[in-house]
Amino acid sequence: MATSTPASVTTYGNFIDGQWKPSASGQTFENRNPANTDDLVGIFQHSNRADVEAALDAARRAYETWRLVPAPVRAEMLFKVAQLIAGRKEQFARDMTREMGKVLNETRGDVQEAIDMTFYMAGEGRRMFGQTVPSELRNKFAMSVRQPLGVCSIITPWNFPMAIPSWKIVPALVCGNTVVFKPASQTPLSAVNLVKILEEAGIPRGVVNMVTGDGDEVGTPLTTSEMVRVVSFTGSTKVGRIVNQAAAPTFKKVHLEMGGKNVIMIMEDADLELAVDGCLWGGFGTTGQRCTAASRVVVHEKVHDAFVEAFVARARSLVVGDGLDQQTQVGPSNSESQLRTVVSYVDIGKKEGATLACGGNRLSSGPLAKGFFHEPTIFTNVHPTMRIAQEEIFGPVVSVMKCRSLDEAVAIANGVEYGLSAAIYTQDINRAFVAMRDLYTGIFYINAPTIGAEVHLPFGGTKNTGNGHREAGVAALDVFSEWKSCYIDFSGKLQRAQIDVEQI
Ligand code: UN1
Repeated sequence: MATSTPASVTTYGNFIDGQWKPSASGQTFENRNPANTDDLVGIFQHSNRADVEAALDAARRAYETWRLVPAPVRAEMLFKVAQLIAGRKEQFARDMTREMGKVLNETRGDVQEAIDMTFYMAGEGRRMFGQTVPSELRNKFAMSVRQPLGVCSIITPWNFPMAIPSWKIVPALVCGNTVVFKPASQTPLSAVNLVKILEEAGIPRGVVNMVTGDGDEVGTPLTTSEMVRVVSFTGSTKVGRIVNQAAAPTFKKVHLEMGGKNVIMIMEDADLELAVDGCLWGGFGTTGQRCTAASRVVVHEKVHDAFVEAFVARARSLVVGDGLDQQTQVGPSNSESQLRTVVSYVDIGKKEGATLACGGNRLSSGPLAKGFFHEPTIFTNVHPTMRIAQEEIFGPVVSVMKCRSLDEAVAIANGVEYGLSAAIYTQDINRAFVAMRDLYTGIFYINAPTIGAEVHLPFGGTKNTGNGHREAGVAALDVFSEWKSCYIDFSGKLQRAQIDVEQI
């Protein structure tokens, strides 16, 4: 877009070895508000390999001293980070809504999630439990301790611009690693806000580095460099596969958090009003742009019509607009290409023969003319094999399917390539537990929607959603540390395990 840059617009640097500096490329990119593309949020560095190399080198050098700082001391700095973010929550939330669109209450939640994660992980600085076990030999002590791995590449998406970076950076730091952080190009301001706080809290130079730019120039060296020991990536399954392959030859530890096609199952005994509330929030909250979004609803045939009537009426009444307006309930799609994806899936759904029960159009009149807005959209009469019931859309589109039993609901629910989050609405505790056991997902809810994970439990998914790792909770420590088993023999003589077995 060839527009002139107003003098009031700030140009932000990369953060490398404790310094804010321009990219060696001499190039920059614009960050614009998806609710109004006339609004230029800031100018950011279009970085190249040389920047990434410099950042990795700084992280590698800083690791040698940071790993030796006692974990409780590292944690002290992180407690300070959490307090500093809390003090600036409102400003950070406003910046975030402006750069990525979701409504202010939700961006406040995003910042809060970063605060929660940072406090929680800072607490790990005084735990980080290992195991002590008895030895099979006399006068011998056995235990395991967590050790850091080294330099971590942190690659994050735009939908949770402060929460997700905190899920990765903070546990990496408390474990004693150093990081190079590549935020999504749609949300670099929230990344700058977070990194400035880390700087202000006194995290030593080189321990946290940030390089903005695109996947080819910045992402590729972050996944291939010999200097990197861990890659933690959240994004699409397609890019996750590329990351995994790129990191394989150097045997990096790779943590992947990818797509979802999450489901809410509604049984005939469900509290329907509660279920409608859940589907609205799960399906259209964050404009459907959560990995955990409830983009599928499977309803028992006995309550199907009543549910659809209420769900459609409520979806039609949702107020779409600029997330900074108090009355807005659904913000814009994050970008033009994201909106195009939504529009194309609406078209696919119609062609596949599903019934468009409400929505289905881009909104571009009046104040919405300069943004990427779309009506909340519901398809009914969806068959489980249709593309709109199988593929991640990442927009305000929900597919409703009918079932005749819990067994059928579970089969439909499990019948996708992803396995992040699932939910059931029922009053029957037996059925709730059966569903909880049989849904092959990483997250499960009873009488609540598929979104809303809390930071102190593991977050992640099965099948093509993940590669077996989890972030958040103590599980995050497993990504950013590895075990060392230590044996201390204080017998003063050679004792051979498995051979010098004591007979009684
Ligand atoms: C995501 O969509 O990638 O559970 C993260 C939730 C939020 C996090 C979502 N706490 O919906």
